[in-house]
Amino acid sequence: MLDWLPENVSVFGEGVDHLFRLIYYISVAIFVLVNAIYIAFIIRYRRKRKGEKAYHYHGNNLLEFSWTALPFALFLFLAFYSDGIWEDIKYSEKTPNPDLVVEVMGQTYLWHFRYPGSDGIFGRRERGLISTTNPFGIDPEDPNGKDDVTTINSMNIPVNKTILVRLSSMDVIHSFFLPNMRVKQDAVPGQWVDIWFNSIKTGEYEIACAELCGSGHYLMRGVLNVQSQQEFDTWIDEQYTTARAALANAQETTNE
Ligand SMILES: [Cu+2]
Repeated sequence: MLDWLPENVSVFGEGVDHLFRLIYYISVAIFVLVNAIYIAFIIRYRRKRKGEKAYHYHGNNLLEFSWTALPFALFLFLAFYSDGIWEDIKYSEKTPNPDLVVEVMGQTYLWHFRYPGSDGIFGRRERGLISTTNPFGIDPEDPNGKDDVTTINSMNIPVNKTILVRLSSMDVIHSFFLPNMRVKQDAVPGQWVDIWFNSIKTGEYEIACAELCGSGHYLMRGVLNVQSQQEFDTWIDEQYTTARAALANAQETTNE
């Protein structure tokens, strides 16, 4: 049942789907119960004779106590029950050691991705340097940043590896949504938030924005390419080569 959910290829997807189903079925049960009572009351207590008056009364402590206490107990149960699954995904002390760190920057209506260059080190970045031509605010003075690799609307990652995403936004609030990875996290301007995931299957998956961010919100989507380690290494090497060539080109121009 509920196989209309997007294909789950995330290591922690089962837990998320389990919670989703549980809450869904509780909601359906309450919906059916409330409406069944509603319809029964309409029929049972409909006006039978002309001039008959409805029965009025004020307050019922037992009734009011129950409809407050029951939802309270239900929410308390859901809070404690979901915490075990939640803590594996969201608590920073439970985050596995990342195999790859990627920075992600939201911009109306694009996703920018940044990988450290062949030196494995991200160049220093500064908020004040952020612009549409330098979405991460990479400091041009820092040599570590010169070979950093950036892409737009396309993110490549190796399969079966822990990917740590460092997420932010340069304008309004966006939400980084990877449906197949069961990942959804707000991208907040002025803040860097870490999230992680691990894909158990190669393929092309959707990257979406899950926060209405403006008239072009629907355009804000990209592709997540989950590749074998070998394919990913080839891809990132190509990116390094391109970045180095662009760098050499720029230096030549300045020397002339
Ligand atoms: Cu957006």
